[in-house]
Amino acid sequence: MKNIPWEPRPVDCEDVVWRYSKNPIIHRNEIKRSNSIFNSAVVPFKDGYAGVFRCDDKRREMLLHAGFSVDGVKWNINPEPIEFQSEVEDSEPFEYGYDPRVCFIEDRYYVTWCNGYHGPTIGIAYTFDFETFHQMENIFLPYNRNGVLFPRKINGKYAILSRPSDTGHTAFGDIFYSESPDLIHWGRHRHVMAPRGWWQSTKIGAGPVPIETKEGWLLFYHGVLTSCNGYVYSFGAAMLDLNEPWKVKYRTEPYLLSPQTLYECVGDVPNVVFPCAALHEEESGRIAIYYGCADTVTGVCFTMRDELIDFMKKNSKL
Ligand code: BMA
Repeated sequence: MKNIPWEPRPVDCEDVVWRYSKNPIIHRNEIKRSNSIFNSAVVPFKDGYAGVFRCDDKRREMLLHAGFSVDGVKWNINPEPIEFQSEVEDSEPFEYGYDPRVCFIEDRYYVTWCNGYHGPTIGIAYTFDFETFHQMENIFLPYNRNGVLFPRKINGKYAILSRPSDTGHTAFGDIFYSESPDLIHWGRHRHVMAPRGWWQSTKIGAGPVPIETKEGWLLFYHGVLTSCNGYVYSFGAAMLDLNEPWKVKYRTEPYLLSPQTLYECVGDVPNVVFPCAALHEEESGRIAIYYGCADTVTGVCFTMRDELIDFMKKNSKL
């Protein structure tokens, strides 16, 4: 991957992750029917980028839209939501979809999202072209959120992280690992991480598709604390073992990004940064992280892989 969105760290900034100066890159009403566009996923596609976007409409219905971009910053989002072609026998009508992730595995793009099926669970569909999306069997029973696939098989099996939850705003939540021979039947569940103190004391959930590095799988994940004004969403990073990804090698004790700018603190749900996608340039080590801001708009922030790994080693608490 080359020429991902990028901006050097501002001279007066010493943080390991810094924001794009032109944030938010996607505004709330960029398409006619949307109330907000956030918690969305992008991937390299053809000569540019494609993505699946969480667009809550003016009824406040949560729907997924495909979109395309030449540079990863300026997006054309389809005005109409994705109509999934169901490959599920006896499937029930599509209820709602939110917080998508997109993962290229082998020959196609898989979208996982929080799918309404008698409560939230993890939906999955595949596409080759971001025009037609084939919906498969839900990955888990309700209730579950933040289903994030690994980009290749591990020990001969497909693998996913997820966060079992409830029907409400879930005041708890650990990250688990599960595997599958066929992306339909999932099992051999393993515990990965529990919430742990301060910014990540209430619940945690996997963010973008993990990035494979020499040190392990680099996972950005969100962590939530409960303040007297409600939930506050920040994000940090963990390094998971390459062959046994339920084993955590490093985990940032401080957050990497917390809601601090106006567009992260003011919106439909104040004080939320929620990463769902990351682009990684292998050679330069640049990483661009896409994140939802205050459940309203979409922003991007940047980090350097090796510097981040170094930071993780020095600031880790398991
Ligand atoms: C979670 C999800 C996210 C959202 C967050 C904050 O439960 O619904 O989509 O960003 O809450 O409202």
